[in-house]
Amino acid sequence: MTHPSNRSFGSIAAHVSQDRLAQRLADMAKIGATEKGGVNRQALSREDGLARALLTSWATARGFAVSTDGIGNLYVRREGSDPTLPPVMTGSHLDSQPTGGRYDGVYGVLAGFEVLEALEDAGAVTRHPVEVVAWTNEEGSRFQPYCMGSALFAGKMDLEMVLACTDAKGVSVRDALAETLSLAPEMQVRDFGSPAAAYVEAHIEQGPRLEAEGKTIGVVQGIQGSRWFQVEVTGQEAHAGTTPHGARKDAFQTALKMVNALNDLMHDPDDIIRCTFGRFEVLPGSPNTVPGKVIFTIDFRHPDAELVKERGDKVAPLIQSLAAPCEVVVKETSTTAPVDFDPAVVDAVREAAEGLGYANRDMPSGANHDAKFMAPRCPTGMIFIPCKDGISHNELEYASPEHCHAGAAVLAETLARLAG
Ligand code: HGY
Ligand code: MN
Ligand code: MN
Repeated sequence: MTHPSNRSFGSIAAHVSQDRLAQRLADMAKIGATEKGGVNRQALSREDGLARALLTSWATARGFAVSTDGIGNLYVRREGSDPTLPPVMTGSHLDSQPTGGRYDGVYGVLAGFEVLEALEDAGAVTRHPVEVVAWTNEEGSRFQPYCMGSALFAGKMDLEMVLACTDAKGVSVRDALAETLSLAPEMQVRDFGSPAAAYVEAHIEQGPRLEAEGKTIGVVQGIQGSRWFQVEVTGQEAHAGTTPHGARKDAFQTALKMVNALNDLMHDPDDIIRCTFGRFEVLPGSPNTVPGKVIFTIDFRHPDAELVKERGDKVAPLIQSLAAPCEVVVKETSTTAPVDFDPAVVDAVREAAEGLGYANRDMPSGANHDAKFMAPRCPTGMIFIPCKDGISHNELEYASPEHCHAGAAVLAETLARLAG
């Protein structure tokens, strides 16, 4: 990592354009646009492919190099003066929740792209190359686990395992990926695990703190731990009118007992534990058939590694103990420990915010990000900007052009400093 060069502070941020960034966000939001003003651009969908193709066209128009890898991560590279040096990286994700917003993920990709354009417009020469990445499947909504792109880059997942994952309709990552890649021009394919000098990700806070405190920039310290489970309860379909309750193997009633017991297990008077049952499918879903199968998910999070381990380890045994008279399969689909970001990068973000005169505060991230997988690989940090009412994973998600600009300006100064 390179120390502050002799360039005058703020010289790159001066070339960050609020209007150009706002326009690119608006153009990207057209892809997968929903009625309520959000986006449905799920991982490796046609919309995801079109978004990657649009970014690729913008990158080639500016003379940046584009490349991909075995899971479809999209890398946009601006060369440095010393090509032997590893790139300083930034980026986030283009995929969204089914009822997602116009900023989650895509803001970090386009803020990073705006920095490349600002460097280009400033005629700046950085020693390290600078790269923006659009990571594949950060959300983990259509395909679990989440962060497949950054995890494979970081050597934390097996490619064959990932390619075999299927969505709720049985479509594999392998097949969906082939379709997605076909929507963008052919490009050079790189191996996973190429070295990185540093990684800084810009993202909306997805919470209310910055807005409530009137702060513009979040200097992110780290990300809490998280464990995801998928539970499949199998009972026996039966006639709702004739089957006595004593003879039923009702998958819904069994799943209900499990959820009530999990709520007790995860009860936290301090309201720090997060436990969410986001998907709950009752099959066959007919009013007069006793449910024979229930599939539900658990998203459990906490900032303390010990508690994540101790409490998370109780989930499967508790569910198994309540299975009778049904059968149950519990699959842990993802386990990620809390991460702390690199103090030097955290300081660089804070100094850039201070230098540009933005009110800022140190804070943790409750949400997962690709930065979680980059943190063990290279000095990593994140920059948050406020989002309206703290709303995210919701079509009403909103960040103002001024805040989007501020985050990109801080990102520009931080990356310019790290890239020398
Ligand atoms: O779930 C998360 O924390 C991220 O926003 N996908
Ligand atoms: Mn995100
Ligand atoms: Mn998200």
